[in-house]
Amino acid sequence: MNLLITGGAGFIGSNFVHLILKEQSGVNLVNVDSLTYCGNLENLTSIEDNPRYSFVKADITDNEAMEKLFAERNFDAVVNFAAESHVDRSITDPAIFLKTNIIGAQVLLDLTLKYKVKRFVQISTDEVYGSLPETGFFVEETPLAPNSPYSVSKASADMLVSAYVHTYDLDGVITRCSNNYGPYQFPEKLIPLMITNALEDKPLPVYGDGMNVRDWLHVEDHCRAVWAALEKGETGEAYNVGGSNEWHNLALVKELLKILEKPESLLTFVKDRPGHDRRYAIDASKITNKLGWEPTYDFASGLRQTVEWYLENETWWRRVKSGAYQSYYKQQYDL
Ligand code: NAD
Ligand code: TDX
Repeated sequence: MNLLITGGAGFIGSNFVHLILKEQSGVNLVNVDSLTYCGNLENLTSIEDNPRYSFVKADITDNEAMEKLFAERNFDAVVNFAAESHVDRSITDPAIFLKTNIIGAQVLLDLTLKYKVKRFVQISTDEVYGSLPETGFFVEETPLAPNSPYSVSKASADMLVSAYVHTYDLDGVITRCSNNYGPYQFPEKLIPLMITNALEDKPLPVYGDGMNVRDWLHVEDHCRAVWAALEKGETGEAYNVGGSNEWHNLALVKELLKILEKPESLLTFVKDRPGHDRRYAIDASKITNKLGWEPTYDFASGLRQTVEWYLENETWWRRVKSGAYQSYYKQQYDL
């Protein structure tokens, strides 16, 4: 299988590249990524010379560059991870979210049809469903009710995929996952920000009252769900993915401090995120029943392992925090 993945230098995309090269010997991967601030080729150094892998630096909204790629290679499937992914940034600068997350998806969808690529997988998020009260779960039939510019852009892309399935017979599937944690996550997101700040003895900024709830899943389990959707998903269907693992933010940050043996005095309550969704919780029974997917990590050991990864990979996160990682592409590819 010749697989095009977009956004493979980011957190989830790079974990997907590692997993697929390790476990699916029949797959050749092309990773197209424009290397925004979140794209980091240092996530992929251990596999960059693998003959089944190649990297192309290009923007998914650039129709000409994308068409060249589709015309030159005979892709069997596209998995679209590429996105602007941070809710806080979407609140201060929505425009790039609409461009990458909606127009980028449209460019890829058109080329998927034109070049008769067999399958398109859109990596979406539970945030498209909006916010839950203290009870209840998101199911695939829950109406889309996104609240932030980020989640609106993701919901728009989902609706485009559905429209292309309905109108043009595109073979498309959508996955909607809860919050991921694990190696290579950019330290602007809650878990790596808190781990690395604690290691630097810096304040840990908890938004509002810290009682917002997120449902955490190990990134490798998300990647396995994406592979299941790619291989076995039914055309036109969306699949929720989650770990049945709800945590209040404050409890989670305290747990991290405990693992790191750092004092709770580092906790700092700061101004809340505008429009902050209160609770997300996924009912993942459809993907379990229909595609046989189940999480393999339990959270206690997954979280401990993740903390250990950041401890062992201090150079990686220090180069991200200092901005030094951005010179790696120039050294390796831009000679
Ligand atoms: P990330 O921000 O770490 O990575 C995004 C990648 O996309 C980066 O490598 C970036 O350079 C690339 N990119 C951005 N704009 C691009 C463009 N115009 N052209 C080409 N490449 C571009 O994000 P992530 O956390 O790995 O998320 C990946 C996908 O999963 C996103 O679609 C996100 O919405 C979705 N998702 C994330 C989570 C989570 O918890 N992180 C949960 C559910 C769904
Ligand atoms: O400094 C912080 N303090 C804080 O209290 C940060 C960065 C976050 N938070 C809170 C906000 C959220 O309630 O922690 C929770 C998690 O925040 P993020 O890591 O920013 O994730 P979230 O907004 O939930 O969105 C994530 O999950 C769904 C990803 O970033 C999205 O890409 C994905 O779609």
